[in-house]
Amino acid sequence: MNLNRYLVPSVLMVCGSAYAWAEGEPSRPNVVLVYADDIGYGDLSCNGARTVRTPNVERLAQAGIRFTNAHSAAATSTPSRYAMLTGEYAWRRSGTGIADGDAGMVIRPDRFTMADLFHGAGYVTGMVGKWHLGLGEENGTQNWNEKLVPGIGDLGFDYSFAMAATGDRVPCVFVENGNVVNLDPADPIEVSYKHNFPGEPTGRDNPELLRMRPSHGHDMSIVNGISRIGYMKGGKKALWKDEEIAATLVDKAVAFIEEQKDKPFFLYFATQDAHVPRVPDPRFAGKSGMGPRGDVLLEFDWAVGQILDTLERLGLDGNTIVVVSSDNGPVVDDGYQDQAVELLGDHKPGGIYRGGKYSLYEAGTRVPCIWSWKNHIEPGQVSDALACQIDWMATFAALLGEQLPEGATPDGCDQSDVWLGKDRKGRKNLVVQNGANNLSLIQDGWKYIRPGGGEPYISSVRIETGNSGEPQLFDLKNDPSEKKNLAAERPDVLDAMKESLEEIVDGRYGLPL
Ligand code: NG6
Ligand code: CA
Repeated sequence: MNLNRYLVPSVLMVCGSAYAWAEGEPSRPNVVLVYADDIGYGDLSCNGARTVRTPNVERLAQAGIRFTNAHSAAATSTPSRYAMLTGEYAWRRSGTGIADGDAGMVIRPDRFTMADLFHGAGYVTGMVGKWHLGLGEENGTQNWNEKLVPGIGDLGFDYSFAMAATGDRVPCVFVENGNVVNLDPADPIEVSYKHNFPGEPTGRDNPELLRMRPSHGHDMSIVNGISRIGYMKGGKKALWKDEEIAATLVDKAVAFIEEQKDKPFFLYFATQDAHVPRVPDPRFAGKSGMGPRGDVLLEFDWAVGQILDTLERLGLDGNTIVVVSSDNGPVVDDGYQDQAVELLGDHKPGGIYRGGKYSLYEAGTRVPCIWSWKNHIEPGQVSDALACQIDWMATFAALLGEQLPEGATPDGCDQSDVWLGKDRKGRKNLVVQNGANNLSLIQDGWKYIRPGGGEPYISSVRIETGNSGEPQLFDLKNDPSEKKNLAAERPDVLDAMKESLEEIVDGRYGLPL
């Protein structure tokens, strides 16, 4: 591997020691990373939900370690995924906000990624599911009827079966190794985020054609009776069927595991559940009593069960690290009239935490997180260590005994003791960002939210964002629901937090994390 390819200017991090293998242990565990979309801390029964049961995630939690203070690096998808796959805070890079369906590659091919790490360590690497990090050279210029270059394969993945962006963004097709699946050359695909194509119906002009109506936005091209963000034309045979997305992705993930069972493999399995539009498979429709949002939580749990069953059936469960987490916190109404609000009842998607998706309050990034690894992680543990997905790449590098190229994962650190349950303290600090690109710092049990612009409350999604022109300071240990702003009462803590955050933003922070 030519390491120079990966040189990026950044702070060189020197962190913890490599994992010490017991004698005779296989040194190449498989890794399956199940990454949910918009599933909140309180959405899963392992985290205390009583309104919905998610037994397969519970089974994984019982087999491994469940984190109660683990965070995504951002409160929306693209920056969270960027940070998770590169180990760099997304707010350091422009162009890492929520990507359109015709965005060019957000991670440039010369960037070292988690997939590069596994690939370089001799693993077969696969990505199945929601991508949302752009495809092709630049925004809006893709030809969807040809191989999309650069693509996921240029970031270290040997195999990919992806939704380009989100379920609610066109093009509504799967892209396998850069090519749209089931594309009929006689019916080419056209995509635009600027204008509609003449004669094509939209949700705005033709609501009579819709089976699920938008509540806000989502009123452009209609696919399967659901209007989306963006315009597309053609590709009729290639269009996904929303109720089949979960099963299709599970089939691809299971097939990947079956095909690679004799080699070490890394699978990044990113589900569409529970993002909008929520259209469950008929097996789950109506089963939760909470409408489609609850139903797709059951569907997500089923998907996790399918992965665990496959690993057991193939005898791989003993040598596979399974991780389950989510890209950001929950949202109830994210743009469709799907009864999520009306049927929510007592369910608390964010648990006791304030805010939700798009927010700097805890529910924005404090997400479900479980790690399991037989014989290495003692079963049934619960850890309240401050942890973040941004450390996964450096942690896997340490577990594999792999050297990372200089400049890789500038904000991530080997936290293997945390993820394996031996350290209950975790990171010294963590910076997370919200939908308005404002930042907060979590350190020593305190949360500081830096003043910034943007709405304090997004009424369409009914979420408090944390945006404020005034500094906010919360004592997370004694006030985990962030009810009382202590900025005026504790200027000492406020000043220290401010200084720490600015140091991190400037790249002058001390080590170790
Ligand atoms: C927002 C969409 C929302 C969702 C989000 C991205 C509107 C009105 N809202 O702009 O529905 O798609 O982007 O979600 O269009 S994420 O989980 O992929 O970040
Ligand atoms: Ca998301």
